[in-house]
Amino acid sequence: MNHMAPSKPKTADFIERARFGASNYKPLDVVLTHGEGVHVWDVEGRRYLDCLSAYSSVNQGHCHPKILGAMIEQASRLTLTSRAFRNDQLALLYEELCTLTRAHKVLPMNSGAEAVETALKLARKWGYLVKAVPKDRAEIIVCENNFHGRTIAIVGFSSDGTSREGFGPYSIGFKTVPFGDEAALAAAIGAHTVGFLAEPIQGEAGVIIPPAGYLKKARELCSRHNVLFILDEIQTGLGRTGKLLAEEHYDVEADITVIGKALSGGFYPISAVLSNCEAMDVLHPGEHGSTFGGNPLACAVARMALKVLIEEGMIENAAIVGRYLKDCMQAIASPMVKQVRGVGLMIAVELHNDAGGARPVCEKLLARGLLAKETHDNIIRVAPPLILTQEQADWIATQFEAVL
Ligand code: IF1
Repeated sequence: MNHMAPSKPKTADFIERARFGASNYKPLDVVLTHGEGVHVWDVEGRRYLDCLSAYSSVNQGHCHPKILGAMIEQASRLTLTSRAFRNDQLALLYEELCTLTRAHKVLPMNSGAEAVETALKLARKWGYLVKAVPKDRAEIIVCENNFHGRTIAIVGFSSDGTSREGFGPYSIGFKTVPFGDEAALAAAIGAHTVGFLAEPIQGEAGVIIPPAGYLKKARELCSRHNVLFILDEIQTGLGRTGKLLAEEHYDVEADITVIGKALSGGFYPISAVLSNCEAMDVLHPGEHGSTFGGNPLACAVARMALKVLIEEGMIENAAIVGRYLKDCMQAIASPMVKQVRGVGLMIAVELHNDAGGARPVCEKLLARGLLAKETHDNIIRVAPPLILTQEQADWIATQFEAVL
């Protein structure tokens, strides 16, 4: 007689064993084990369409075969050298990133928050060395409702209580202005202002699109007052909005641009600071670094992640299918929906305050095979991989229509 295979641990077992982990997240009760393209599968064998894409990291789709190939090939050859020596991948990544983005110089880091910290350090140092701001007086202007990561300095200038409270004392030298308000920015700029940091479209805040002309005006103000214009494109960059960088929608060019997330297609933590020469050249040997930053494995993965993003037309697809999906979502007639907004495949569905909250909607979507995550109490983000087809967009809209 055949033996029954011992039953594999299932969802409840995994959740139960998560008691050994820190409680800094409240994930939906789905345990994922496999991914391919826009889909992921849970330990019960159920398939889902992923509308979060690991917070816009998996723009190229889950387990893209070419990125996987590059990763395996590089991992079997050389993974880490430290920056004490050179490796044969880093310079190629520099060159390819600069050609793509028209940046002059690149500084590789690992996480998004680290890259933002790096940009802040660059701005301060540039302020002292180039703008001649008196010692320790440099000021950086940031936006209300920003999200730039979780380090002590970054949460210190967050306006989100949950991210910020309890982690003081906070770093000084930051000033907050409302996002989208050019007059407030103009008023905040002073003699010691070295940088203005913003997300082109605010992500965590709920896909907040700036008023027409705002970023162009901000760019002008920064140029006029000799202030570095720093854009955090960690979430908006690398095709998410239907352009390589979201700044292209607004016809501006930042002095410093920070990218991360999809730079590896979700395979590996890698981020980068892209800059013009004047700002980047203030850093000299020993003044900044990272053990893993610029390692050959990260670079090989990033090079292929960029290559497939471009060569497989993912950015154009995000623009076309993104517009189509937004139209479909906007056509949903539901009294629960306050607004559907978005650019490319960075879309948000905002519910009315009395609609019962976004979390129950996400749970119902989960039961229908669609993974989405709420942000704040009443906003659902829709950010699938950029390889989404029109048929899959139709399917997403159908699920939302059924639930809403
Ligand atoms: C978490 C949100 C997304 C970012 C921008 C820097 C970073 C992020 C514009 C830091 C990170 C993440 C991190 C994740 C939740 C998440 C997020 F919900 F908070 F808004 F993506 F939508 N700049 N965003 O969006 O990059 O250090 O994490 O690599 O729970 O912290 P990181």
